[in-house]
Amino acid sequence: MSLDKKYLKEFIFTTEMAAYGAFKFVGKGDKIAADQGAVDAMRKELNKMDIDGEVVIGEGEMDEAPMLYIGEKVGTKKGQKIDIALDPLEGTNFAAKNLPNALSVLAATEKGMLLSAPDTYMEKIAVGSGLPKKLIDLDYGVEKNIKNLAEAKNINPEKLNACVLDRPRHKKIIESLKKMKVNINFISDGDVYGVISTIDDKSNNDIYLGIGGGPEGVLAAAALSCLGGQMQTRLVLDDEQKKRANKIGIKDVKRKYNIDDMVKGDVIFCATGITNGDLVNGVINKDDYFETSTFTLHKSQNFKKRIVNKHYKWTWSQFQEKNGL
Ligand code: VTB
Repeated sequence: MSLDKKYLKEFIFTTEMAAYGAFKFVGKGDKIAADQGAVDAMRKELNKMDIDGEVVIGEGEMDEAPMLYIGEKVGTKKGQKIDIALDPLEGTNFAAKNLPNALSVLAATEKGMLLSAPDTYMEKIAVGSGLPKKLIDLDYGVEKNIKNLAEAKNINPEKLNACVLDRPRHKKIIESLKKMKVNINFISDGDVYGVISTIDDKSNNDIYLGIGGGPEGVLAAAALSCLGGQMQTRLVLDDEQKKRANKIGIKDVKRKYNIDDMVKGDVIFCATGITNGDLVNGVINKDDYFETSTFTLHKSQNFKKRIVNKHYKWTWSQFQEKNGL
């Protein structure tokens, strides 16, 4: 079974509306408001869809009572059973400060096909496609991973570009990369695209390394499962988080996940730009309409496209009235 083609358009619309919901708060210095704007719009659209949907990766756990929490049911219950991973506003700082790369992201699979990752940190390593299998491994350490990648690409490590979140916790990784003269492309936030960049034509990144959010890791894995590429992850959990992970069915807390362990079967992936970014442009807002750009994937359909849509703000009768027609 695969995901019905008709859902693609509707999921795209969902991230488009979420992007516009956040866009209204771009540059206002309020990341909570921007996030809420995206969440409200995404939730509204998801609930209109004829799906029997469940949020598997969402805005938080139920006891924190956010909207679009893990386990929240969405849709009219009339259609296919679908699991959804979402990040209505990936890069809250980007949106609040009007910096590039704020995205609204969603991935959908059939029921039971997505890893329900807790809202904790996750070690991640990813490379692009067309490389020997099992080239990278979190247990190899930076040196061996870089050496393997350089050999596979038949270039010197100093020709490689690594993407790393700029965080003090990455001191060791950064030192090792510097020692090997690898070029480092630091990002301040937004590691969903950080991972995807290893396989994106518009980026020079050869490898992504470091610790970021678990939910963001599964979202990126969903995209890579459509695009090719390799990724490995491992949850980073303290004792309390281990208990929570156990509760949501994760028995082996030290397990290394490859893409197929995180995302199985058919996938729809949509990422709409809020601010202009490397993956897609941000929302363009005009008096009568706004324009959105969405990076879209549907695995079973071999579908990969950047889709630009115009959304008119007026109904035809409002338009007639406004223009005295
Ligand atoms: C990343 C990144 C997010 O959080 O997962 C990162 O993708 C990890 O958390 O955009 P810290 O900020 O605590 O390091 C974000 O930067 C923000 O949610």
